[in-house]
Amino acid sequence: MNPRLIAAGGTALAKRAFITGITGQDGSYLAELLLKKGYEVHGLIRRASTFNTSRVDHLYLDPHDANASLFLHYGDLSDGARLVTLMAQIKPHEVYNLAAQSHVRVSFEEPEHTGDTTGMGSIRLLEAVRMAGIETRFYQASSSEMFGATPPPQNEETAFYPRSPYGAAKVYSYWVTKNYREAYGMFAVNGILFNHESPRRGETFVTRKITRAVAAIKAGRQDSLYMGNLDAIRDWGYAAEYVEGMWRMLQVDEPEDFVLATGAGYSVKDFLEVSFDHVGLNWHDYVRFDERYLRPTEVDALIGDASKAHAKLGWKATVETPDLARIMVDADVEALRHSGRPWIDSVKLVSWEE
Ligand code: NDP
Ligand code: GDR
Repeated sequence: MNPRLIAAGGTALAKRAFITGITGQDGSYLAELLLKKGYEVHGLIRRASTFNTSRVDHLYLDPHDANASLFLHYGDLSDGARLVTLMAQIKPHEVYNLAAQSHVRVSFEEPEHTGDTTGMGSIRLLEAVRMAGIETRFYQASSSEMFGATPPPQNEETAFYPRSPYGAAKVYSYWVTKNYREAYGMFAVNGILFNHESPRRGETFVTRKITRAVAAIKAGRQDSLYMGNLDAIRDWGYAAEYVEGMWRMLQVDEPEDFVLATGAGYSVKDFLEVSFDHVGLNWHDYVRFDERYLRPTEVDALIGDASKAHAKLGWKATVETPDLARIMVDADVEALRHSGRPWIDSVKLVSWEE
């Protein structure tokens, strides 16, 4: 599990990793982990009219700095030629494909874009690896959403029954990853990850939406919180622990697919209760229903069985959902305390979100 390689002259060379989705929640934790392990990390970022690197800014050094080991490259999963160029130039030892249109509700509004990014994006990257002719280990960010309507507990043997364009696109990516493993002998694996959250979670996913609202309500800056289906059950773990599992999947001898999960299910109501309780409030006083947060087809319950990861990778989630909720509330209370008016405005602006 040593990330350094020995070159012909005996010099230690850093292993190179390439991460798509480095600006997202998981990408930022994974970059942090790999840098700590001594990797040279390369990340794919999308060109935007505003800066979109806030989650990795704390890791970034000017490339002219001799200590720089994080390098960012413009590109997009919709641009296959660019991916080939990057693979050929960087020649990474490990590729982590974390980029995706990752919001399930949004995938009903942008199904074609979701298919193009979350589905086709994966085969573009796999093809780029193949066309560049490099030897690398490939991680695909597969999802418990692939199980969809199949009841829990779900593990590596559970049948897929996706319930959204997002889930269906992830099933496609799962199978092409497996196919490239079988067809070309590539070390390509699927990490089938159940929901994992953190203070860096995107603001429109249910956990972060709740914890941000709790902080704003407690501070007297928001009166109510509009939500959809409160009965959905999820297995919410802590993202910082899950990226360690991703890395371990690429360090074993044989490429295999693994589920990562805590093994415990909680409802959205449970998450509301713990989060509001933590600041001494009763969620019933603030939460309102808005049908636009419902999905045309819902995934009722996801609870993972990660015993294979425990047995073969020595990986186990240690942060349970109630503790995670409290970590996230504390972080949002703190963030609010340290920011001024612009943040208040952004709280108001979230009303359009999913
Ligand atoms: P985020 O939504 O936080 O991050 C998504 C990343 O993908 C961002 O860096 C985003 O860039 C990038 N991206 C989106 N579209 C493109 C594109 N066309 N080309 C290049 N980059 C793109 O997701 P998470 O970090 O939460 O999740 C990481 C991966 O794991 C995703 O694939 C997700 O579907 C999957 N997953 C997540 C789970 C979870 O609970 N978090 C569970 C199971 C799977 P930008 O910042 O510019 O928008
Ligand atoms: P999910 O996450 O769909 O599981 O996908 P999300 O947090 O969006 O929803 C979880 C559950 O909460 C219900 N819900 C609401 N959801 C949102 N976003 N907003 C609301 O107001 C709301 N009210 C109730 C939802 O209906 C759902 O049942 C996440 C993503 O990270 C995917 O990329 C990943 O693959 C899966 O987790 C595993």
